[in-house]
Amino acid sequence: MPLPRIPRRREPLKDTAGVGQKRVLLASPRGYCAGVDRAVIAVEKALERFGAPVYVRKQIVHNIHVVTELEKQGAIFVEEVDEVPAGAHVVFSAHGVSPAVVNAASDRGLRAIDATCPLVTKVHREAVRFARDDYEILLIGHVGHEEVEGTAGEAPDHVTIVNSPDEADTIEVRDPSKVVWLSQTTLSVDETMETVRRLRARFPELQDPPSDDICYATQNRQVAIKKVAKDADLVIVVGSANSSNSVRLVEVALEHGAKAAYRVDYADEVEQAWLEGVETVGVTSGASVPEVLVQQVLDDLAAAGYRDVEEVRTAEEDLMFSLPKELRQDAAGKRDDRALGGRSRP
Ligand code: 0CG
Ligand code: SF4
Repeated sequence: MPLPRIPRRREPLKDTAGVGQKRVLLASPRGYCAGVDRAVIAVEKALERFGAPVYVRKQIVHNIHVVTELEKQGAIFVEEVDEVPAGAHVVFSAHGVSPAVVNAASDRGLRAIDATCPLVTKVHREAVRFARDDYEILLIGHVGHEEVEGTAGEAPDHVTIVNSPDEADTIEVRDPSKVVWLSQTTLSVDETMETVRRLRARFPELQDPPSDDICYATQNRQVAIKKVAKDADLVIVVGSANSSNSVRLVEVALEHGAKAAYRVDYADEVEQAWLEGVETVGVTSGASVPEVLVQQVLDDLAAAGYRDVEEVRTAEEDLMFSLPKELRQDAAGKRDDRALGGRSRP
């Protein structure tokens, strides 16, 4: 999709005199993960295939720029499926939906395209399986986040949400010998492990998930920013306020040595005052952030004298997901197995 230059809202950043060796440490991996790439392309493909408008339940990914650009192409974002005209196409966002939402869409005769990330679907399956075996599921995650609502909705009678490490100290369970913890995919790894430690102190028989629920992209971006943060006077995270994984990057940076860390949606939110006395700026972005937005931050930093950019790479990513099954056939009925994801697109 075309991602034009964002109009400026403030004066260009100035080169502050008196600061020594100015440089940028650019975290890698950063930006688009495989699930986001797939979800965004699914909306674009649906528009191409079925024509505008295509409805999308909730933000397809938690990034204001992505949503705005897709709106320009004819996507209409709604909160619930009852806002979608009967018979229309509706895309479910990358964060997943509960069975109740799937049923509501089908009852309205909507043609659903499921862009749920396969790594979220994996957690849904775990929830279904443990509920079937009559476990109580302690779902570590943020109350109100769409992904948590979707996963909890798979087994509402078996799921208790643990919203913070402190809640682990007070939560009550029916049978401490039959409890398992699962989690949202985009949490802080360290904070989640602290929550698990506190849960296990109270429920020693607590079972672990069969595999990591916090996804590879969330983990990799946190490892990279930790390495950058220890040498950074300032860390800038590009990402939206409702993007869990982006907000976690600010927290992780501060916990790992960054003297200051801020989140911005757009380059023009970077304030001149943040650069006062700053030699090293760390830069990263959340899993829902197009690379063009990072490049604009780098351009502005260069104008302020931070021209020396060093990439700090802690992992290679090459995971790709195929399109949602509803989009895998092209208009002529031929199978379209285009593999997607894992790379930040311009
Ligand atoms: O990090 P969360 O789960 O809030 O989502 P975002 O859309 O920012 O990125 C990953 C996905 C989907
Ligand atoms: Fe999937 Fe992880 Fe990306 Fe979420 S952040 S869409 S779980 S790969």
